[in-house]
Amino acid sequence: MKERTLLLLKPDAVQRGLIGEIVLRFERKGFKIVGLKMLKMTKELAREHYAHLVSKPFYPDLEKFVTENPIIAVAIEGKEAVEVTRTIVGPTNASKAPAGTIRGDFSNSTSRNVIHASDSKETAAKEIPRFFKPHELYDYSMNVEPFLCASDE
Ligand code: IDP
Ligand code: MG
Repeated sequence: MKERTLLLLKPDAVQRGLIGEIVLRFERKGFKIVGLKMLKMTKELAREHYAHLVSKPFYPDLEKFVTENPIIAVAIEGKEAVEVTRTIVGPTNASKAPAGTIRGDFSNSTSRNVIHASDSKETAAKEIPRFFKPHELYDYSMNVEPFLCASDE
């Protein structure tokens, strides 16, 4: 199986109407979407997902931000998915994120930075089942041939 990783379109992305724009960037790169859903993070889920930040002074604000409104969880599959998605997403501090990255193009905030992407293969292996049950992930082939084959017309 190809490498898989987890993306979360954070509440600011959903509320700003950026779902399609953001998902498009991963499809355009050639990644396959193998799971996709809207949900609201509970405080328990936020504390588990951001366990490495719970002791930080900004954590209460982060928890409020990610739990008050819905998010979109996306599981994607493709070659070097973890590394390539982190490149497409850009660095945590969106003010410093280069133009062309999602954070660079859509945010200038360190906390409201539009999107989460797993930071390693090990993290992805823990984060995908945190947001998707096994039956919510799909194996399928991309059907690109009809668009390349004029004889189908
Ligand atoms: P990442 O999202 O680039 O992997 P992490 O360090 O894992 O960065 O932080 C998770 C999330 O916590 C960030 O995306 C951001 O929303 C929030 N965050 C991280 N550092 C800060 C900070 O210094 N101030 C406010 N929010 C922060
Ligand atoms: Mg992180």
